[in-house]
Amino acid sequence: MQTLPDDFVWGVATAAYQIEGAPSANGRGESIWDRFAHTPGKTRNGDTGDAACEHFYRWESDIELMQQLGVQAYRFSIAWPRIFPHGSENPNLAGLGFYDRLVDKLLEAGITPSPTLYHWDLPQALEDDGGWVQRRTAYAFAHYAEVVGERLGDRVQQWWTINEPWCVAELGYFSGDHAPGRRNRKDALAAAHHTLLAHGLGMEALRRSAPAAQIGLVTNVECVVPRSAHPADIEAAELAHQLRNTWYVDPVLKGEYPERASEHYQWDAQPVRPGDMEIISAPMDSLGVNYYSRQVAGDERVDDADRPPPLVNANLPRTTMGWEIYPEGLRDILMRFQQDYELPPVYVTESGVAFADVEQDGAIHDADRRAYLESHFAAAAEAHAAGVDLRGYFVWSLMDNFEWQHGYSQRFGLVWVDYATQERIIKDSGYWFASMVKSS
Ligand code: IFM
Repeated sequence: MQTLPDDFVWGVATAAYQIEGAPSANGRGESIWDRFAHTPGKTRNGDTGDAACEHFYRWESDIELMQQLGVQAYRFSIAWPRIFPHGSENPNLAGLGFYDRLVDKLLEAGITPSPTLYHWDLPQALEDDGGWVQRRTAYAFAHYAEVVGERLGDRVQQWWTINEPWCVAELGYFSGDHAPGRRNRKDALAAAHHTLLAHGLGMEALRRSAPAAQIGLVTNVECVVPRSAHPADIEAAELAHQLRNTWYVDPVLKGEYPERASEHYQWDAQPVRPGDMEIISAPMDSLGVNYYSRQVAGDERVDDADRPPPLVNANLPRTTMGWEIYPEGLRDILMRFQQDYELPPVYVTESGVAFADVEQDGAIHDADRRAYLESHFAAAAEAHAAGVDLRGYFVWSLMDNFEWQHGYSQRFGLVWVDYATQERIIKDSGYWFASMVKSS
């Protein structure tokens, strides 16, 4: 196996709504996920993040768990509605205080804090005012970023603006599977543009309030492979790559939206105002890539009889999310980005897996997760050896948590959580991760 450099950073990742619970503690306001999860029929079993992992109360012992896992950096998200409970009034100092203490304790534990400002929990008040479809939400985000930067910027250096703009726009405003559950293509395109604008404006704001900040955007990517070598399948794969990946990366690294995808959407670019693309493409210090699986794309109009033999194995093992396990896709997508862009330093900001873990006498023997992680770490090392400036890798996730519309049915953690008692148990994969980090 290729090796990664000695200063490579090994971390774990979480997000506020998925772990914190305590939805009204210290004046926190309602977020779109509180509203959505409490709407009948939106999440599996009606699960909500009301309790989640109670991390808001257990954060100190959770940091001790991270120490046991040998974690060097912790990517967590800040809950916007803890800081601006109703969207845009004076900041809630008690909300800021929680993250202040978290950062101090992480540093004391020798763990680098790596916060994300937006991991999907928009204050409901801002959604009531139009949400990401409205340009003003991007400016509200910049204000929020500035306030958080003022408070934490003396100690935090690595920052992420927005997590997975594809999910914000596509799942939140087109498929409606995520909060706020809207279903409109035009709104989704506006939401995509405004989250990217929020990234750019937020970066400007953070640079003002936290001058030492290293800032990046986190995108979720899929490695798109064509079903066959038929030209129509290859063309379909290129379009799918643009829709899924480059729609969110071209604007930040090239200052433009990809052409083929714009044509496909018949997009009039109405939300794009003069100067926006310069704001969005201002140099950033790092790119975060979240990788879970591949996408096989083909042109449905091609008759199977005319199709050359498949290029891909259609029988890959799947996770409990139904996602195909395809580690080489991580290497391939990183190498494609390396070829297509002038890349800043790259981090895998999420990668991990949900399996049907079983707790047996206080242990979780998840050899499948360990194998998954090993194969993906190896793929990352191959990309690094091929020239990608890959600096770190955050495993999703520190612990089992609220998996959005799937509720608590999916377990992604290195640590098992018993939701009835909040007991945590380090899984075998977690012990393996700790020994891997130790010997790296
Ligand atoms: O749990 C999510 C996370 O919030 C964003 N990225 C993908 C993970 C697994 O679905």
